[in-house]
Amino acid sequence: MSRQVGTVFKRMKGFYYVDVEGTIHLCRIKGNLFQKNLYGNSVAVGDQVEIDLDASEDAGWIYKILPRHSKLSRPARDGKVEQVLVSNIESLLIITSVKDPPFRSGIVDRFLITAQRGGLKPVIVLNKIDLSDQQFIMEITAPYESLGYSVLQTSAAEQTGLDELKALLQKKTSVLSGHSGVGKSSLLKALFPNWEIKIGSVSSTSHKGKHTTTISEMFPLPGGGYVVDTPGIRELGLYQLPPEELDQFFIEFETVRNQCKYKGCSHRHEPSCGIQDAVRTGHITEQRYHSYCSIYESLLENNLR
Ligand SMILES: Nc1nc2c(ncn2[C@@H]2O[C@H](COP(=O)(O)OP(=O)(O)OP(=O)(O)O)[C@@H](O)[C@H]2O)c(=O)[nH]1
Ligand SMILES: [Mg+2]
Ligand SMILES: [Zn+2]
Repeated sequence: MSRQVGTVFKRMKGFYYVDVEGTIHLCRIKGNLFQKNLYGNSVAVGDQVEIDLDASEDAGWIYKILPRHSKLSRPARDGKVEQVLVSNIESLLIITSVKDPPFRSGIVDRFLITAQRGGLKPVIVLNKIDLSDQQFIMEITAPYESLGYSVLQTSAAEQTGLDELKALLQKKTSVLSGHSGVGKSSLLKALFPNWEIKIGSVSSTSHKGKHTTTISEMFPLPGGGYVVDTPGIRELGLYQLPPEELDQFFIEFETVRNQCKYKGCSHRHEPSCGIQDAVRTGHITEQRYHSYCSIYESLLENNLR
């Protein structure tokens, strides 16, 4: 047996594909190392792992995960454990579409929080701009740009914004995440036509994607770096975030957060609240404030369970 360190780039049917300096080993998890994490992915794509190789050297066992320096994660099905979707990435590309499926700011706000908590640099990508006019696109992008977030407009169908997207990916490790059908796989396929990537369709009645990509997979980029395509997510919970800490993750709250009269103000119905005042004067948008309140409510519900 020989021991080696490699990177998990795919997980399928209980097997983890581990890359050790260009050689691929099919590995399983040793014993009951991760027994407590029943619903979470104990080993995630992007993880650096120590493996034991069989005599054949094709297959092996994962017996240790090296410390992660960043992660994209959410609560697992039972809400009690963390499910790490992808680890050790620098950049999170939050893929959205103007239409089919419709743009939802709520999920973007949840991704921005998740990025900050996981140590990832977020970039918002607005895809399918061929399906709308500039006025509508501006209404979506302007609020985020004015907060200092990078927003990239793309169309995989008309090959718009692809050079900028390629430049963003270069020499870094990035993950594309978002609802099903927004065009994550289409964008990668448009950039790298010879990659083996399946593209789905969007239901003409529900305007939702059909969950075409079913596993996360990491691809090496031609000029160095990696990119991970992921399955579309239905919702993005925030793992163990106490509601009273939520206001720290809305950057525009920063300057007015200390102007509330009451200590521990939830900024929802208390009088003399700096945040609610800032909404009234237009310094905080109704959209973001609404998002804050709705996430706050969902965090309260989580805590009651
Ligand atoms: N009009 C238009 N359609 C697009 C664009 N990008 C993707 N699509 C279409 O959107 C549908 C879904 O694309 P996918 O790339 O499979 O979406 P995905 O985000 O990978 O979806 P999942 O794998 O299910 O999470 C396909 O029919 C694509 O042809 C675009 O820029 N414009
Ligand atoms: Mg896909
Ligand atoms: Zn307040």
